[in-house]
Amino acid sequence: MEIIALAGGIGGARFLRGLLGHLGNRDDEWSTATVTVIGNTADDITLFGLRVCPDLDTIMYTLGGGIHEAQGWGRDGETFSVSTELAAYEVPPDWFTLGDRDIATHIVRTQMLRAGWSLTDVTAALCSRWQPGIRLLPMSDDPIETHVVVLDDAGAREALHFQEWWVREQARRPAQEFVFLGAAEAKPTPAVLDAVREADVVLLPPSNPIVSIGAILQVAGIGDALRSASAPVVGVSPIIGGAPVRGMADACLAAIGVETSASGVAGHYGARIAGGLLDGWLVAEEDASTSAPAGVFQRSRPLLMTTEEDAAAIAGATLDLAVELRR
Ligand code: FO1
Repeated sequence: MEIIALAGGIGGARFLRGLLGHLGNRDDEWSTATVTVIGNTADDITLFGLRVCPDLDTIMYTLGGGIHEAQGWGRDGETFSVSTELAAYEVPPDWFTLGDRDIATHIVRTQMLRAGWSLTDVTAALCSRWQPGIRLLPMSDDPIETHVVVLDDAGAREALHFQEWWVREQARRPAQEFVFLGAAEAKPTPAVLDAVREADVVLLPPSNPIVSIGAILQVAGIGDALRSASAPVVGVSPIIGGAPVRGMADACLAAIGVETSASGVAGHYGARIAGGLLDGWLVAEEDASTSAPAGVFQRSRPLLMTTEEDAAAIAGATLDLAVELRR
């Protein structure tokens, strides 16, 4: 059986780790399912001449056992000698910290890209070391960058790279709009379109619906492929009781006028029967009384992924709902 998931960074990676744990404990045909992840590349940034792919690396490190667990990004056991030396040379930026081990990943990726490898092939090569237990596919091999429009002191619009907004400014200035530079020209890779077509179920983990899953859906053709897929699409609400579990989903949803609630996000994704994405929607018990759009089958359960067992139970419930909707 083929499971595919669209995933962003930390929340998506933890859900996927839970999914793999859950599959290992199943005793039906899904226990041998393959998992293909379509990863967001719109957070990517070039620093010191190196191409950094935060969401791909968070998934690769988390599932490969190399993640800095408390942070959810970057490597475990890091040292920062290179970063310290760069600061001594007063070479910017100093607001995005790259550890020595992490830099090795970016050196390998950058030199392979320069040699003409596609990001898809580079990612497969990096994953051959980490053995994440999933196939990690960048959403596109073409450049796409999320930029965030904020207002400067004079009230004029100013665009920041997503990482500048999120890391350098800690989202201090509210996002007025998100612009996905290059998305209209970018093409989904053939591997992504094949994976969607061959999927038996499609899962939308509790990643940020705007800048993570939303960015993937901005790539022309991916949304259409999902809407016409024969597989059921089941999402997990990233909002519990009106607040995001972590990250900046609320700041992002407000910017595009979507209510920060489980039903607001479900409405944003839309029901498949109404031209949207969702066949099923998993919400927290606090939101059991809220309603998903007509045609979306909603179920509720605890959604806090505090432990890996929690994540496995949530991923298992998501898969169970998708399996039910296949019939
Ligand atoms: N997030 C931070 O808040 N501060 C950092 O210095 C930082 C460095 C960093 C380096 C590599 C990497 O893969 C991720 C990093 N992140 C950092 C997290 C990153 O901004 C987010 O993981 C994603 O972009 C959001 O999904």
